Amino acid sequence: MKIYDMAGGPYPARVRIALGEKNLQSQVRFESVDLWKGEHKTPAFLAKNYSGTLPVLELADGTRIAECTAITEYLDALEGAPTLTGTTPREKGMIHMMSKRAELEVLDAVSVYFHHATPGLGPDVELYQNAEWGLRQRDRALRGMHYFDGVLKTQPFVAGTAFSMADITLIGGLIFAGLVDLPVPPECAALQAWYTRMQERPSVRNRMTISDRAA
Ligand code: GTS
Repeated sequence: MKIYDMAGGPYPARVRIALGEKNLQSQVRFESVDLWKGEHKTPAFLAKNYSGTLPVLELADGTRIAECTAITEYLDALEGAPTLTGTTPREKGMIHMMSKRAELEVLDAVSVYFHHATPGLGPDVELYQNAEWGLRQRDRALRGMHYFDGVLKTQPFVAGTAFSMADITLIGGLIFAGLVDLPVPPECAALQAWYTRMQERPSVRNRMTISDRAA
């Protein structure tokens, strides 16, 4: 398997963490796409992923899967513990809902803030910016952090009692928030304590150093 990504990116981090959790690192090799140079918006890359985003998983038969959630679901369906997307119908439903919520309310919101209300990837790549929309999404992300703080006051993981894709999505959100100087508000102690615990997981700690290996 091949993964197009950029090592430090928050969305790529989600797939790298999933690979680490499933111990599948040895089965992938990475091809770096430079977002700062706009390589993800070239016709050649858009032919690989219509949305022009990273990461993209390419299978041996040429099939390409974009979207972190879809890639994680694919990887989870391969062999290997733990299960990241749930086993029972209830678990699957809860994990999908909480992961989507972490995207909408934190990760994607921070991303919109970055692309619209900061210089983002620079003038050659950010061809349309709407600062007001970006700032609204920054506020949404901060509200989202308060929401997840409330969730994590009552349970150890985002979707309940076990680590899952929903945790990975929220980790991606807080990685992005850290990069754009949007720290967890000090009053969100449960969220911060959870994040500190998450950063101790080997899959999270080692996500940048997964090296290219033969696929
Ligand atoms: N919904 C997509 C997913 O879940 O995969 C979003 C992917 C995404 O936005 N990826 C970022 C990207 O390609 C990568 S990174 O910023 O986290 O490194 N951004 C470039 C752009 O122009 O939006």
